[in-house]
Amino acid sequence: MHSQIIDTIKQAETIIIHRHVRPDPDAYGSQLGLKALLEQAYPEKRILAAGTHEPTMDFMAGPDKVEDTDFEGALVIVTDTANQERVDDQRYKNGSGLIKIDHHPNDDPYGDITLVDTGASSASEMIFELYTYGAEHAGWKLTEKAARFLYAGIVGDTGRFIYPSTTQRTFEVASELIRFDFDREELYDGMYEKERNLLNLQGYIYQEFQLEENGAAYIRIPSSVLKKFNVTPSETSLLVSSLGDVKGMRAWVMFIEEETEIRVRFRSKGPIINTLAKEYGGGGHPLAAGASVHSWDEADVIVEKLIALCDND
Ligand SMILES: [Mn+2]
Repeated sequence: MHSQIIDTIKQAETIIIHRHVRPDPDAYGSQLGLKALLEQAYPEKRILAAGTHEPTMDFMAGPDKVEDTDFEGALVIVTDTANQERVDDQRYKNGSGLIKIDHHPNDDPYGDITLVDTGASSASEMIFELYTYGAEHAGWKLTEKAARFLYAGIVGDTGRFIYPSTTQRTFEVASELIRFDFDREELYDGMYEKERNLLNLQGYIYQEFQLEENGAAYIRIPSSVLKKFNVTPSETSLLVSSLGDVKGMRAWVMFIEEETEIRVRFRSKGPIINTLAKEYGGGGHPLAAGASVHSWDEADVIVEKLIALCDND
């Protein structure tokens, strides 16, 4: 599979790399890490990173301006994105070839070539494996820039190396990446420093969440609360994992009221919750998933189902 991907890359003159909407460090890390690797290996090719600009990710880098005409004859590579609806910039279909590189369950195996490894900690770790193959067979070289992106992606998706997805291989890859002397502290500040208003909302969440005896927990964040703390719905994604620190916690759900829907974010320390997310048109990993509903009544039903899930686990 790696050789097939590299052969396809070699044949393309323009390569456009996409990632998912609401990007996290792994979306950026895998996308921009691959871009940096390709720029180093193939300076004669045009390598573009697509997607909407996300200001909170400026510490990593920004996307490129991609014109409609750029897609003519281009090879498109999508990283870290399980299903096609979540691809940021739906023009990804307009290329002449499509490759999917991802570590989520392969429910939507789009692309002419699909490289999925659910055992990888992150898409960034998968890009490192591609680089390893490229280094051996196609003269690819790791640069400081690429190493910084891939490292950020791995740190982000492993929750700083604490999630169960972290393997011995993950640490080996990380140890290769930190041979480069990019500023790790600056990177961590970009990833983990939070505005005070967001931390105030985190305090509210810790005050108000409900925890059942069986370890199921939930918190509703209506738009009035978001307004009070001056936090946007998308910023709340930075707070979802915080409930994992609560003793006795097994699986939790956070409801965030947006303009036209209620965003549902699930996390778990054991019970499989992406099945529940899928019931509501969402998806994700077995222990980290999301969906959307349109009423608080639906949210209440989800709470009941989550409690039942924890009962049966
Ligand atoms: Mn990822």
